Amino acid sequence: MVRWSFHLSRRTSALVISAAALVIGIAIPTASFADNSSGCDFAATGTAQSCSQPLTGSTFAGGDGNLLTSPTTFGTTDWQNAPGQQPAPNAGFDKPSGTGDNSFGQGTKEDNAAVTVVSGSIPPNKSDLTRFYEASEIGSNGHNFLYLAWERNNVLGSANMDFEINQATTSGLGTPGAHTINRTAGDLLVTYDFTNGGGKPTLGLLFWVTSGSTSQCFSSNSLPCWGNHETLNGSDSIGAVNNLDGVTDPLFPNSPNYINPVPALQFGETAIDLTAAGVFPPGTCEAFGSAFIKSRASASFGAEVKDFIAPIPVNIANCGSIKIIKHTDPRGKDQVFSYTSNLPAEPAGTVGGVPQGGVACPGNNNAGVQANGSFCLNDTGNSNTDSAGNTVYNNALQAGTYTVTEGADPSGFTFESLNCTGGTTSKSGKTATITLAPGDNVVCTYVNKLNTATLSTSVSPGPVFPGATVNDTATVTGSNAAFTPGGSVTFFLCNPAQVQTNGGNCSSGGTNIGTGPLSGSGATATATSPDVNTSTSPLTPGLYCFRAVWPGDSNYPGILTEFGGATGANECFTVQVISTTTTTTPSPGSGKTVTFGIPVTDHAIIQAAQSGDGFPSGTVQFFICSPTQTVQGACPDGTGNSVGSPVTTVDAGGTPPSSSADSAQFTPDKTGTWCWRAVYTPGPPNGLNYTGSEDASSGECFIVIDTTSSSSVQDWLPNDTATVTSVGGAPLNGTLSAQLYMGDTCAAGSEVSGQFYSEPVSGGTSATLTTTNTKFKVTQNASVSWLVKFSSNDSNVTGSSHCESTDLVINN
Ligand SMILES: [Ca+2]
Ligand SMILES: [Ca+2]
Repeated sequence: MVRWSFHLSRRTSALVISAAALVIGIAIPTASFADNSSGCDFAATGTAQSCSQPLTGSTFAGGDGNLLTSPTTFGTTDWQNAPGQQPAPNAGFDKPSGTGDNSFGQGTKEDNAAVTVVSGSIPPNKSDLTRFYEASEIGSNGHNFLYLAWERNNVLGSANMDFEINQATTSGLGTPGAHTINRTAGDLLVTYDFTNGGGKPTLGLLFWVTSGSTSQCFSSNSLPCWGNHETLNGSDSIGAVNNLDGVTDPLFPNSPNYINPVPALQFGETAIDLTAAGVFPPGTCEAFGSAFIKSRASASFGAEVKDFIAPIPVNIANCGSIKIIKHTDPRGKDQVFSYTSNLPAEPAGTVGGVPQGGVACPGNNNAGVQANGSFCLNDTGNSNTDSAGNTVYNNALQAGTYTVTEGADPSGFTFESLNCTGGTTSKSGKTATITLAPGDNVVCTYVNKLNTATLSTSVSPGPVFPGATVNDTATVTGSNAAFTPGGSVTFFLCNPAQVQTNGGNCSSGGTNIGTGPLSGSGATATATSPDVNTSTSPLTPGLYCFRAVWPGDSNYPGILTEFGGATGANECFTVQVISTTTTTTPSPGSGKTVTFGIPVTDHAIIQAAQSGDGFPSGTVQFFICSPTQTVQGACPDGTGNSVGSPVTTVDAGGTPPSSSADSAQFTPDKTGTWCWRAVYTPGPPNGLNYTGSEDASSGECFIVIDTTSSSSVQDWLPNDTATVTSVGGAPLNGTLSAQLYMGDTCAAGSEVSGQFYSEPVSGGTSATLTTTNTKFKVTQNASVSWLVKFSSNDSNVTGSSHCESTDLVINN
């Protein structure tokens, strides 16, 4: 932006110039002094701009001595839009200049792996580093390009820098103390030497040598050493230092050591074709993961190194990696999935330090990628992480095109997704096509969903009467429309007691009532249970619940059980009690009369409102209300006297069924209106089906009446009057008596007890005796007789006796 403002001011009016200059002056006071408008800030000799075009296969302006993209005269990319994985470039920032800066101890040479880091100011004759930048890419020609830049805060006419690029990392190197730089054979050292006015930077490349002849060493005479030195030339490298002017640094303005613009001679850059330089021998894979920069005291390789900026992670590689991962959904299912690919075979053991992945395919002895590219994976046991079993990984793959295809879905699984990250990939169905470039790290993850199904059921909750057919419908809904759930659902029915035990459902127990076959289409199938509560096998009233069990099938493995749904009780129905009515009729007939003294009975009919399981069994207790007990012409509930014991009902047939009972006899003892009352109480064997009922209506009343007739009963009290008279007129002295006899002969032995009368006679010539019977009645036809006797006390006067009989005929 600053650069464009500058150009604008040069090409437009004075008015604009002053306005633009004012704006620039406020924002970045020195910006207008940075960057040549030509895009070149470097002169090999004098002040003649002599910048380099990008290397073949690269667009990076590593030879123009600045960081800005525009103008693109010397390359369409520069540090401002550095290539590689963003954010790019990688950057290292030194500790602030001064006493806190870190550097290598006195006498440290490049060949020393064991170093001592000290703290302190950098001597003015050595570069005091501030920043370095690193980027890399694969060029259009497939070559591996490396881009490096350094910045310093002192202006020395010359620059002597070394970029060390390691395969392994060295942690903590930036802190004071003893360290050993973790170097691996083949590590790189890029030397960067520049003398102002002396031409372009001199670039060298050395490799870390650990074996072989010491003649490989560049400076040292012992291994290990930096050796096999080669001087980079204009065909495999370019480089420039901003020796013409200050240049704009647009990178990391908020990070340490931000100097902008970077004054002349404080910025240097290079672009190197590592492939052309022979860093990556054909057919081998190398990867560099760490880089740092050092300042050397002089152009001599053996000179001591002083200031440095601690290592930063980088990624420079000629090979790529491909990792194929298997996930099941949900994770961790034990299932082998097979793959075909053109990945190279993995050797037994480990690949590049990574354990050989995958699992042995059926029929194979070894896991991993086989010679024909096939392999198998199993996600078993994994939850959030991956395992050797679900992963094949090859981190040393040459650039090229690789394809991986997952095989047919194993039973119970459906291919769900394939996703790849890193590199350039495309996918078609189960096939991943990976165009692998050096440095690509491609991860492709296959996800196969475990087919799942859900089971739901529905039943009308009722209530229903005993004998009203009920069944359960189970619906199995799968996750894959290609697979219709099959097989049969088994149904269980819990009776009211079991339902209670289970807390209101049929979660366990119950009776297996049979199966229903699933049928349907798509992912949905339904099954209907056998009927229950049929007319031939009615259920007694109460709460019943179903349970449905589906064992799964090959597409949907796993047993499904449903017994309540979300509510826990939606699988239940109620069989309700049947109501009854009791109607009674007194034996004389309702409202009819019966003569006083005639016993009566009551006849009760118990009628069920619905057909159920059998007739309304149980007992009927009869009551009767006397005329004084009836209330408004009936025998209301709670009144009257019980008549006999409860009477067991008998089946009276009919549809709906009925039963009957007859009371014991009862003889009213009053005239008037009497009323029966009958109370039905359900009892075995069918009583659970029925409600009790009572008849206490006026319809079971009757009237007791009586009639009158005239009649007489006569009786007779036998009495007699006896007289004794002296014939000659002599005074009589003695006793006169009368005795009643049954029969007309005054036969001895037939005397009637209590009917003897006597009186004394003294003096007169005559005496009379009258009986006074008031007790002995003759009520039937009979003959009685009185014996009258005078017993004289005078021997000169005779006694006498007389038997008088009476025959009675009594007609009442
Ligand atoms: Ca540049
Ligand atoms: Ca330092």
